[in-house]
Amino acid sequence: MKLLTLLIYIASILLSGSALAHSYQQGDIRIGHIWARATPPGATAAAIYVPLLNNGKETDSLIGALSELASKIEIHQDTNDNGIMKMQKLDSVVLEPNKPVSLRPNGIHLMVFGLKQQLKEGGMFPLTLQFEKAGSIKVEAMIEGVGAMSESK
Ligand SMILES: [Cu+2]
Repeated sequence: MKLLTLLIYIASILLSGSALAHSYQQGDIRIGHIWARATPPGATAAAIYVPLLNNGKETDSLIGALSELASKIEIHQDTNDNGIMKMQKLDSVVLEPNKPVSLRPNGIHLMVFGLKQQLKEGGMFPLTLQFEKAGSIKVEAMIEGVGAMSESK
């Protein structure tokens, strides 16, 4: 039992190490572990989640995203309208200096439409994030399990 606990502990450290290594920095924008859930065969839509931080002194904004593997990507926000979950399209996500913003399940996400290939657990999904000031940043979203609720830690 103790050995098992130790093994799980070691595995969690190794996993967190790889998640921490998966980040991007360009200009003042830091992009943390960006991820998506695996999709069932034939699905054409998916959501992508990403922690964002603006290290600069001026406000920047995430204004869009695109990928060669999708027909379009929109910025969406989940809203609870009297118990009915709806998705609303946003034009941008404002990134104030030193104020982390996390695109996560049940909040703001990148909505992928016209997915050209299935997202398989363990794989990567390449996309470009577009910022008002920092410009375009190429990243790869890590594909996690179908039921994943947060970045692997
Ligand atoms: Cu959506």
